[in-house]
Amino acid sequence: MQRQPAGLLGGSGTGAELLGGLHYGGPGASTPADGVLHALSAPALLDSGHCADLWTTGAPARAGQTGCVRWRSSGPWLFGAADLGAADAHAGIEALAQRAYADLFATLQGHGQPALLRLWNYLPHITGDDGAGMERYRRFNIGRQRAFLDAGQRAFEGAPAACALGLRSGDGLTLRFVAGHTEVRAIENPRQVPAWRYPADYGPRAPTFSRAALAALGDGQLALLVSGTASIVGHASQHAGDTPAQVNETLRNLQAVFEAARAQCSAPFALEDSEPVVYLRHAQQAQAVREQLAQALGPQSRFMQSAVFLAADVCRPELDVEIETQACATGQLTPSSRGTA
Ligand code: 3EB
Repeated sequence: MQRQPAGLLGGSGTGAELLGGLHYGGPGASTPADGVLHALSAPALLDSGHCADLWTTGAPARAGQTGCVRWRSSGPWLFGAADLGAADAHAGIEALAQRAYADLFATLQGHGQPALLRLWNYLPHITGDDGAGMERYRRFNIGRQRAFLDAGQRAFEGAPAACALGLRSGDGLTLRFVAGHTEVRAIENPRQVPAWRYPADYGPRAPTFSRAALAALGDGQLALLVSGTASIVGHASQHAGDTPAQVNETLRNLQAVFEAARAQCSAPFALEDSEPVVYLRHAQQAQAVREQLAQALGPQSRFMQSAVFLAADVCRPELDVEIETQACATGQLTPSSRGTA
């Protein structure tokens, strides 16, 4: 997996097959390789637009559609996308989530049940009311968890890494996922209650994700895919109204996830060497947040050199920032004490 300017696509000559990816292009950007790269309609802040996270493999890819999920598969890997729009939105976000995830799991079944590594969830008005007195994110969580349980997928311990953000455009649900026939290990953060164990104060059904996933990529490489991470300790939001303090708390959480991941493998994963996406509720804070991150992680770090800043709404109204990040390194998973894979 690599992040590179979208303009370089197709001209690299590496012989690698493009499986899929997310294109961060800002409004109006064209999608460079149709059907392969899926543009995210979140405004890119600062100079972070027009690049993409690419998932490439060595084997030829094949493409198809299962229900609302468009997918490409190559060797052990599967990348999928679902974009449910206005025509589907009348069903409500709970039904949308259930349908999109049911199609996602049907896609996995059609490919011999590869393990889910990472999911991206985007929905508009994430903290808005659903019209029946419940927050849309809570509704989304009901439909998502039900689809996991219906498909016999792990909705609690061992759930995939994920993020869930509110976009300011569109009216449906946007899903992206990566799965693979490989060993995937879920990582939790000792500073935080597992999200799948959040108490009912945050909704009748808990969110379905782990704090990170470690996955074997082959050739002795491991990927660390860190879920959206925010200023939450235990299960409680911290520093409402103080964005710089939220950034610092988020960095402490990210460091704790990296430490937990290093304990599960031999790869020397380091936060400052990872490639983040920084989601900000207030676009005008982008420059200040970038300076704060540069101060903490070094202006020349891979983290700062590759950082993508996007405008989006975190799923709790009091939180202003969420950071996800990913890294690749040489190493192996340590043998699992629980015998889970
Ligand atoms: C949190 O820690 C912040 O619902 O898939 C982060 C990552 C968050 C993923 C999701 C939500 C999700 O609860 C929000």
